[in-house]
Amino acid sequence: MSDVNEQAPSRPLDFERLEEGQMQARAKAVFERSNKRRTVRHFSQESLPLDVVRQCIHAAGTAPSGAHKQPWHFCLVTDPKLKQQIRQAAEKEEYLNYHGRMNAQWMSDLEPFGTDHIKPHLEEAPALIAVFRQTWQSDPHAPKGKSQNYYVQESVGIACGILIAALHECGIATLTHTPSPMDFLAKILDRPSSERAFLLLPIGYPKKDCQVPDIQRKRLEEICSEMHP
Ligand code: IYR
Repeated sequence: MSDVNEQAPSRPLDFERLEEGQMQARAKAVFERSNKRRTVRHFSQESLPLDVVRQCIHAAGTAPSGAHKQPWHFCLVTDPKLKQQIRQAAEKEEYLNYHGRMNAQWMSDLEPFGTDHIKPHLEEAPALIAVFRQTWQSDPHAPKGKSQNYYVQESVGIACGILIAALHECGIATLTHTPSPMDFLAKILDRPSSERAFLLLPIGYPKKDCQVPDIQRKRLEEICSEMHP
């Protein structure tokens, strides 16, 4: 009948086996590069080479996903009118968060970051990437014309990790912003009812003399335990 249940044809894996010395060098380099990434809250208004950003989004789309459903969509927004609408809607929700929806412990955990409901970066950053998760997809072969997606949160979370790492690798700073609730994004960006906003990522170059909180990352021993024979 349909080909949806058939096994996909296979082909040889393209895999580069590295020398151990090379592995060590890459491991050191990847940690050092990753450890330089900082969440940036103050962006220069300078525009970005969008072809670089598009490539990073393309890289994000290489993430593994449940049953290879690739349940993500990325909206790249540079239109100042849309950025303004997004800022206004996000600030409205964040005002409620900072004035009662977040509990006292949460508010005190956020204190070191100096965040509040005012979000100028949503307009100042030259671009926003709104990431959507697809709860289902239309598929003429599937019952009721809808195919299910699996492990959507995990899949889209991994894609966002790749996106942030790719942008960082290309010299673009990001702010992982999770205005909550963020249903306004699907409305403003005219996304279908199958999609829910997952993350809003202002991106750009840091503002000159940009400051970041002086925080420490956990040591390897704190985040990893090992079980060997
Ligand atoms: N969503 C709010 C609050 C906030 C929550 C976390 I968790 C942060 O790491 C930072 C902020 C906001 O974006 O302001």
